[in-house]
Amino acid sequence: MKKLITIERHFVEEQKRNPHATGELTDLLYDVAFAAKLVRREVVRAGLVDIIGMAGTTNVQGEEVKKLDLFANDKIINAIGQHGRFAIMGSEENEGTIVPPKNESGKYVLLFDPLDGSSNIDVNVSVGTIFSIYRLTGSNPQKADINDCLQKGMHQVAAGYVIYGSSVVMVYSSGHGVHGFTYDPTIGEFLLSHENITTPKNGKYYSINEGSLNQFHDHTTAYINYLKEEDKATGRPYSTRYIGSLVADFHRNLLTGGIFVYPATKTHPDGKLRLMYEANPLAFICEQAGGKATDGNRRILDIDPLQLHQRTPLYIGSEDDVLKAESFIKNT
Ligand code: AHM
Ligand code: MG
Repeated sequence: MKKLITIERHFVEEQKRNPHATGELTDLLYDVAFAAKLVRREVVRAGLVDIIGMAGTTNVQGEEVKKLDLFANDKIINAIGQHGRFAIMGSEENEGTIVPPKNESGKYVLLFDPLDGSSNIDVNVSVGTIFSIYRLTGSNPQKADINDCLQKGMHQVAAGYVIYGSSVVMVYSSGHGVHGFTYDPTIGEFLLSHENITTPKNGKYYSINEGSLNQFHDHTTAYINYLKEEDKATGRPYSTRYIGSLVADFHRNLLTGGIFVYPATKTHPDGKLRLMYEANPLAFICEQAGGKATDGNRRILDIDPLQLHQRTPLYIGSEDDVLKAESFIKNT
């Protein structure tokens, strides 16, 4: 039987491997894993909404029932913010930055999307939490501001996501490979299930919302048509897989190989997805696993952010597939 390694044990072992580690990052990641457990507890009860009350109503305990994404947002801010390890935070659900309940000794910045794909919850489709951790640019937590949040993705010290699916899995990287943990509800622990994830150099799946075809630029349409052609040598045609829940689409392609594309369109020149909350953390994971992430021209992690909620086109996944997609942008 395989040895059971809890997420806590794994973080401690990782810390021992780095002689300069102070243990702070271990604590931060553990806080994130703990917050994920709180969110999971609610997500798995989502189907009971008719029984326990719709968002905006009052439940049997006399508490107001919140939409799950707002609930997840509050839980993460409170669970993570109370330890004082983060000086400043940013969430896809909040317009501006968030000063955590305690931040006097915080040295880090947390950016997160509390429940991505939350429109899928009502139909029991997987959703996810995405997170990104940076060091504070200065040394005084009281002076932390939006500029601490607007760092290039390449400066992330750790990033990851939690997928609430057929099982709950947390995937993270602190720059030393990508590791995945599956939640065992019987013991309340995340257990190491995917050690050192590497993504295939090319895949067999492509994920894009083809319903927007009329809005696509010619190069996007040409690339999709290329993927549909028959050619045994290059493994075409590729199969379409699109859940419409980024974490779920990304996670599948990370493990099986393939490409996820949310392109610039004629009506949305910056695409839909957010640089700071979605593209950067997934790009960090993807590169750590040997894949590639670009906006079609530039490496995602090199983009200098100007706004917290900035959007970016996203091409992410197996290296050869992303390079091929880019060649269509250059040559069409
Ligand atoms: P959200 O942050 O409002 O949940 O939107 C992000 C989601 C992603 O999970 C998913 O990849 C994308 O929106 C799907 O968009 P579309 O319905 O346009 O294909
Ligand atoms: Mg989102």
